Amino acid sequence: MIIGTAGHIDHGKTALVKALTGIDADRLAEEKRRGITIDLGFAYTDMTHGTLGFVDVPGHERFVHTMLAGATGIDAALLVVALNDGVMPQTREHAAILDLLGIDRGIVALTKADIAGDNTPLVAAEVRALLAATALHDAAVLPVSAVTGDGIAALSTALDTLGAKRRDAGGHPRLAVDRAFTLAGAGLIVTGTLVAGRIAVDDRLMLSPPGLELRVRGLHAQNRVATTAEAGQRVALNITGPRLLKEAVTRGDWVLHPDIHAPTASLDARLRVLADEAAALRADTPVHLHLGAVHVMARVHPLDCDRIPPGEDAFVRLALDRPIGALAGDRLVLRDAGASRTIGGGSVIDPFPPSRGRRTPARLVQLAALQPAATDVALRQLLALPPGWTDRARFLRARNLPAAAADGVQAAAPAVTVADLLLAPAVHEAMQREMLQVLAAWHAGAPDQPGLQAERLRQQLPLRPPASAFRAVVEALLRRGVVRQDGPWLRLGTHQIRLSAADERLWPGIRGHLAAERFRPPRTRDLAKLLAMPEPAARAALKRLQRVGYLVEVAPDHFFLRETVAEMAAIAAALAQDDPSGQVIAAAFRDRLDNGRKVAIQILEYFDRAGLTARVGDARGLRADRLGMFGPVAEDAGTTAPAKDHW
Ligand SMILES: Nc1nc2c(ncn2[C@@H]2O[C@H](COP(=O)(O)OP(=O)(O)OP(=O)(O)O)[C@@H](O)[C@H]2O)c(=O)[nH]1
Ligand SMILES: [Mg+2]
Repeated sequence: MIIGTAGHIDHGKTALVKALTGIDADRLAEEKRRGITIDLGFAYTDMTHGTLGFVDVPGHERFVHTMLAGATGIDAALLVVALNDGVMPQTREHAAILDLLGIDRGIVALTKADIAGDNTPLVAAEVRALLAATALHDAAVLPVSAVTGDGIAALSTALDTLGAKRRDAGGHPRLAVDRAFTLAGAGLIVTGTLVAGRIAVDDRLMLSPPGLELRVRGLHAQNRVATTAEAGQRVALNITGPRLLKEAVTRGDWVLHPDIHAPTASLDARLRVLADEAAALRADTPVHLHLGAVHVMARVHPLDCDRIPPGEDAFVRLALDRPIGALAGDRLVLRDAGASRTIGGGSVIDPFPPSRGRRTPARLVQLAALQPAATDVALRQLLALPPGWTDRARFLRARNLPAAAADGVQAAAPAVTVADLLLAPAVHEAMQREMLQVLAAWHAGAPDQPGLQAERLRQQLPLRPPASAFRAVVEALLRRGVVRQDGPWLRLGTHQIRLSAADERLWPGIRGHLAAERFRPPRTRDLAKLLAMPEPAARAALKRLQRVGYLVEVAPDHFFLRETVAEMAAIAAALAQDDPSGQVIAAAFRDRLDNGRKVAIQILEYFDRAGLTARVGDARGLRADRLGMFGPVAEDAGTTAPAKDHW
């Protein structure tokens, strides 16, 4: 468990940590000289329930940002109030910050009991009033003296029984760096609280936002050499990486799993303005944003109101001066631009918000849906809203959900994965149903058409699914045979193309003429003469017959029977298999079909366009997996053998 001190300057925080642990957390020469804490100090002591770690923070009003960097990773607070002084400005500010950070366990130590006479009831009442409206309202209030040792044992026992905060042990590891230094013989060390996941020696992690890869050479957890560290522990990592120097590491960086390395300069959050603020928080107010151990300048844009009155909550967009690491649920605190007071705070709802439409009603209900801490509940509520899906990778990253943990959340929500999306099961079903309905309606209106092209089908679906999910749903329907694909056309498996009566009468004649010399069929003009039809009418009929899948226009005005094209594709494949190069050689193809060089080349070029073959220098590679694209080869194929046989 990690306990953080809090309280006004000189109230005895560092002296109390020393009385509890024997360790002087003020390690800087300047701290000793001035008698104040400047930077975070750390101390540990072994108790019956394990090691207690202390983060000792400065009370000076100029160092509240340092207090914030220390308080972010703690489980419980040790709020220190000197009995001879009572509640002072940083007592108030630190108490407000602890509340904004969601710290709900802690103890109030009334220090300097040895010199304060009988102030205790008065100061205790003052403290009670201060904490009444905060998460620490139930905190025990204990008088102590670091000088005489009175009350220290009781305080120590009380701290030991507070218990650690629940942490996200199943998430990817995330450590908020609060210190970086080099150690002779070891190299670069970073320290901080592991807020999620576990880290083991040899793990490959990343310094974020810089995006530098690193390896964990060694680690200490709660001040002890260890091979693994777990969420909730204070950790020191000895790290190494190709481009990793001490200068590259700043307080506020994260050491984390590469999957959650996603620096962001824009956050949607729920924000509460402190009740004792003098005025409402207006749009575009510049602020200091503190999150994890980082602070950055930002501007606040209320989303569901124009200004946020003191004591009220609102959704806000925070526009940051530079990208930081932040995930959903991270607590944040805002201070005024001059860094003289704390304004409010809250938690991140969406660390990767859309740039457009941030104040639309649709977006606001999404934010409300995403607010619950339980990921499965947030997901269920989000998917219950239009459009009924969300980007899976982004959702999992925002919530620090590794793939292994995602299954459980999806089962609980429930949600299904379709391509790159998470979908409500009902929406997934509706998507399939809509496809079948739109296809059925299309077939009813156009019985002589082969179906709908994929993109046109997608655009006619009321749900308008993104292309990736649409494709995935179509493929599932194709696998089940409910939908079939003919070239570019999608149709219901049950749909039979019907020709008009006139075309039905024309077809046997055309078929006969094209089959007579099937590898060298007559072109449109010659066919028109054979049929005694005007050429434009013949051309139009041939196009209609192509649409129903009977014919293929291999070259302009040169139509082949569909099954002949399938047969020629099979011939090309057989030639490729027999050729030592494994490729289709144009000359061999022409000799086999005996239809003249020009036509043979036109057919091969058609195969290139269709994606069956691909030019490789003078030869062609063939994609055997696409052989079926022209449908089956007719059963009588080959019975009318080509005139010359070269085999
Ligand atoms: N008599 C008495 N003096 C104390 C006690 N605790 C602290 N002091 C004195 O109060 C002064 C301030 O103590 P610190 O522990 O440095 O105070 P702090 O809260 O850590 O101060 P900052 O870190 O600068 O905010 C020192 O001179 C301490 O010796 C106590 O219980 N009794
Ligand atoms: Mg101190």
